[in-house]
Amino acid sequence: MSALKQLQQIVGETQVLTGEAMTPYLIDWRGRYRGEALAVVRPGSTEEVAAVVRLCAEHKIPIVPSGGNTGMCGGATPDESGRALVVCLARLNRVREIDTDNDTITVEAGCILQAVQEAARASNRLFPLSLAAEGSCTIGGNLSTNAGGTQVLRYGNTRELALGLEVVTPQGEIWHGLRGLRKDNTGYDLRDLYIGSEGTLGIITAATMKLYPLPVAQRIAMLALNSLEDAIAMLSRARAGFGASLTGFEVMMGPVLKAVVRLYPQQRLPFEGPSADAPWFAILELSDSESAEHAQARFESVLGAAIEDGLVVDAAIAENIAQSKAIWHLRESIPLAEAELGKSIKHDVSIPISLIGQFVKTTNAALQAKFPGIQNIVFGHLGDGNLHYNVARAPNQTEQELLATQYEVYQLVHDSVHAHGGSISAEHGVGQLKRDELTRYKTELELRLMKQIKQALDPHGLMNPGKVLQT
Ligand code: FAD
Ligand code: 2HG
Ligand code: ZN
Repeated sequence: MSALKQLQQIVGETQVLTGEAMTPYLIDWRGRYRGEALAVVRPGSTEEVAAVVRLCAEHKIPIVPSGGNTGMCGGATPDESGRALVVCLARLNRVREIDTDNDTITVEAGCILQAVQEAARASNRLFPLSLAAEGSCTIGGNLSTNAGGTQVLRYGNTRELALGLEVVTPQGEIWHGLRGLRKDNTGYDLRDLYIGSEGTLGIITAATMKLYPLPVAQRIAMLALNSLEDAIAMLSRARAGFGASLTGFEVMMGPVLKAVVRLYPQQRLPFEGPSADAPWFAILELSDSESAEHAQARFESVLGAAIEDGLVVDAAIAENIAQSKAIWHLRESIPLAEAELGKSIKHDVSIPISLIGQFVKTTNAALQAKFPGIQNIVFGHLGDGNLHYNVARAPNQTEQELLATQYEVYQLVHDSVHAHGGSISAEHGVGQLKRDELTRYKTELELRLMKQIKQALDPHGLMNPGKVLQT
């Protein structure tokens, strides 16, 4: 019997897609990568995933796991050989358990992030992972890329929110590691090995994640600033003034927000006059566990002093939930606006916060010297030292001309990141986008250890080949 027929027997005929039906799984959301596949299979349970993987192991069929296909690095897109099977986890979408005494939620890998947040909220708890793709990305994809988002400075990235995993190994065995323990020092941490491995070591089928108390009150403001250095100084003040109540500190270039409101006229900047033309903006979020009055008093004292000292040019404080949402919506619209404006070259980098100002200045100057007129699109999670240092075409350049320079641009920016002690992937992972760049910055020892881990867990190299590491 053919492998396709056997797949149909495992998951049911309608859950094996071929031909045109595969198209959405063969191209990444930015349209940067396109591949081919033997088929797309949509198992409905962990046991079905395991049976599919055992079949693949038997026939030496490569596997590409796929969640919501919102990843930034082409990790869920198969190569052009047409040999791989795309295994989509979307049907594994049940919330298995909420344990409010243990403050944990156990969910299947295909659960949409927003559904996990909503399930937590329905139990009067917070699941704090938050990013603009939350309406379509899956928790399995978040774990596999160790996604960050806008609350990392308070709650950590996905790795720090995960307590236990259920994983199907490349041999098709099921590792039942769904432990809700905050302490477990029983040898090598398999959980942390799978998190951030981008589907190259196994398929995550479920996870036990941490929950937190819902904040009693929140205050959110957009700040107009004269410089990135002022944003960094403001971040220090906010940290000192709010401590663990500081749950968000985002930064963005003025022209980037201007582009958002130009493109989406239903959105508006919360400033008028000269403040609307500020070169930089920041979003500040305070989550208080006492009361709205307490939150307001703390917010006013820190912000008031910053305005008085000239560190902040202007502050638009949200008066209600709708205004808070509108401020966050402006920020979250940046990636989609950027995509609508044309193809850009993305760098998701982290730098020690103290060196970010210098990094941006020297990298901007070096880029302009080599590619005159090239445009910066800089924004990101300043509270985590994570910038999206993206680059768009110069006015006299076509998109193709920009993309023709992309490897030179990557190298210039990434060399600068490296020289500033940073990382060339802060939160999006490696996928196929940064696979070759990785070899320029990891030491020989680091690469060798990574390859040995891959070899030990996936000796036939069937799990997401060509991603993260060269195969
Ligand atoms: P996919 O794109 O389907 O897959 C991503 C990788 O994980 C692939 O390598 C895939 O093979 C693997 N994978 C998927 N599911 C599994 C599984 N169950 N087991 C094993 N491997 C698996 N990221 C951030 O970190 N911070 C942000 O703020 C952020 N904002 C974003 C905003 C927008 C508008 C968009 C489109 C993306 C954003 N991202 C952000 C990118 C981010 O990586 C993804 O949104 C998300 O984490 C990926 O989830 P997904 O389900 O779409 O995974
Ligand atoms: C964000 O922070 C995402 O909005 C996407 O990580 C970043 O589009 C990007 O470069
Ligand atoms: Zn981001």
